[in-house]
Amino acid sequence: MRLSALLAPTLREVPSEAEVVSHRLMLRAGLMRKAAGGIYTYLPLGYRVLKKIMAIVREEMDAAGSQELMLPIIQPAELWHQTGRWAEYGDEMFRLKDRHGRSFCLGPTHEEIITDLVRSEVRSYRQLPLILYQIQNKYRDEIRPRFGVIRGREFIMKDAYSFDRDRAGLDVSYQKMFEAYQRIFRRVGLETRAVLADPGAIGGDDTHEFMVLADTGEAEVVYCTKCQYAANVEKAAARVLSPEEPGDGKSVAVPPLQEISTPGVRSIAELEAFLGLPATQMIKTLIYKADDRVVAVLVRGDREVNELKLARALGASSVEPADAATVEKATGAPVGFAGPVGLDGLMIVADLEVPFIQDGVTGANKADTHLRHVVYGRDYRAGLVADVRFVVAGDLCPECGGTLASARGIEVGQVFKLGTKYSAALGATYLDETGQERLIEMGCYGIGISRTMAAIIEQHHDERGIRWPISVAPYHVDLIVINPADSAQLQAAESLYDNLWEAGVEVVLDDRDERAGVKFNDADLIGFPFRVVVGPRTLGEGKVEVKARVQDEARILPFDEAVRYLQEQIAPHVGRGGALVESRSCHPGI
Ligand code: 9G3
Repeated sequence: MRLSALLAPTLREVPSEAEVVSHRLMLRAGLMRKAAGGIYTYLPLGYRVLKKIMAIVREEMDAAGSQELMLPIIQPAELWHQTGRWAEYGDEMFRLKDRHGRSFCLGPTHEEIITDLVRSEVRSYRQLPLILYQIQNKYRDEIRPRFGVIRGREFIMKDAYSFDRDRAGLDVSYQKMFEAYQRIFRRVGLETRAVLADPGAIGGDDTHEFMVLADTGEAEVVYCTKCQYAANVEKAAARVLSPEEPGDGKSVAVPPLQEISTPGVRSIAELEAFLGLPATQMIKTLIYKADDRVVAVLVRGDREVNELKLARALGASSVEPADAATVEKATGAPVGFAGPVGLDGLMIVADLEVPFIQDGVTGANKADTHLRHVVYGRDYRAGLVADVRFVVAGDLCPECGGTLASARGIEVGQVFKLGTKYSAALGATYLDETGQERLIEMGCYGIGISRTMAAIIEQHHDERGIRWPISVAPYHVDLIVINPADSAQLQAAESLYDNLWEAGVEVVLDDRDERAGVKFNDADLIGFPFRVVVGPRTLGEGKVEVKARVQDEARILPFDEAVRYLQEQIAPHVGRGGALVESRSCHPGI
């Protein structure tokens, strides 16, 4: 391919809306262009990268025993009615009607479609286990598409679905997909961590998210600095530091309850200043609506309520902070003076740390008034004591007690154990050995293909541009002719170009009528793993300059040595060889 012909419009500047480096570089390197909010065109170079990522995904998914098929993008509403999800996803779902007025959606995911297929085509235990997958556009009408393809409204996903006889079978399929994901991300040059996550609305129980740690990530990951424990902050737990057994009112010599006047002192910070006491000694009391119930939630003064954990602890489908009127009605006081003492008739949920607060401060359920010397067990009890707080960096690992750290992450993959949620809703069953009808156990597994491309750039770039891992680079080599008008240079470059392609090295020829500096800058910006220069300085000796994008110094080699060198550098990263070598850096030993 000649750069003079390639549609790869590089840019010096980018629109200010590009907030993250991958979005900026994908625009500047001529990989993609925006067609509409959250909707993109992948230009030739960008599409070559996507095809390489897809090829690696296919190789590993096929090697793991799953079968590729293609499901429809347009999905009939009926199936979503049967699973009850048509209403569950409101404006986020792209909906349309056909000429007969029948409702459809553009597929945001394919649990319904694939379960409907299996319901019709699988009858016997002999047909299980079965893992099916596709690589296909998905549609989700995000309120705020941002970060380029990282949060788009049309994006490319590999989604797989496993079908097993029972839970034990599902565990095997889940493990197979989990390991295939580890191989896929290593082969594309992405450093990922599998973190425990909350299944959320999709249902089921175990789920892991594959996270790329990056400051621009939208997700927050909590991980142990000592062991392998890692979890999405929504799910993360921490060890409770218990001074001793929870307060039972007898064992601690705490003075009796004391009302104190705290005019206008509403927040924890104001209370700390007013009383000169630490937030860790305060019992923050928040009134929540959980489905149709009003509950009081207690966390230590320096903590925040984790609403996903609260909902799970209460078995509620949704929780939200109560409005001021509800707070007044429930506590008899304006917002900012709520406390657990005397809150009769209201369900009280206390975080695991709260019973250990020995000599606490909390609202008195009276305007401008708080209580001191509050002791769990003596002065109040909770109906439910559960983990309902957000973990923060510095807390202790629930597994090993090590210190937890937090980082931002880009979620590039997610694996779920769905159980029978969809097979029950749609009647996908099989006859077992005894002829008994049983529900199929399902799992689902996604990889964001277009998001993976952006995540690779987030992890592989410098101030000059992208640094593609060889396995996914749009081309392996940028062959630059300093002066294409000089026939000796051009002929030498063209014969080297042919020899490289014959050796299995993918090369573009920069034959543009541009200054050398422009060519070098574009080579670095687009991020080809290797740059070869044919110019007057070395042509006389029959040599070329070869430089790796990730190295500073170049080497001068005779033509055929250059071909051999490049072939050796590239071969290990093409095909499954790149997958099976442990902890290979993206550019070994250059
Ligand atoms: C919808 C809309 C948005 C959605 C969903 C449904 C996310 C939805 C969860 C999943 C779970 C897995 C298979 C591949 C891996 C992820 N956003 N999810 O179900 F109707 Cl509008 O998609 N599905």
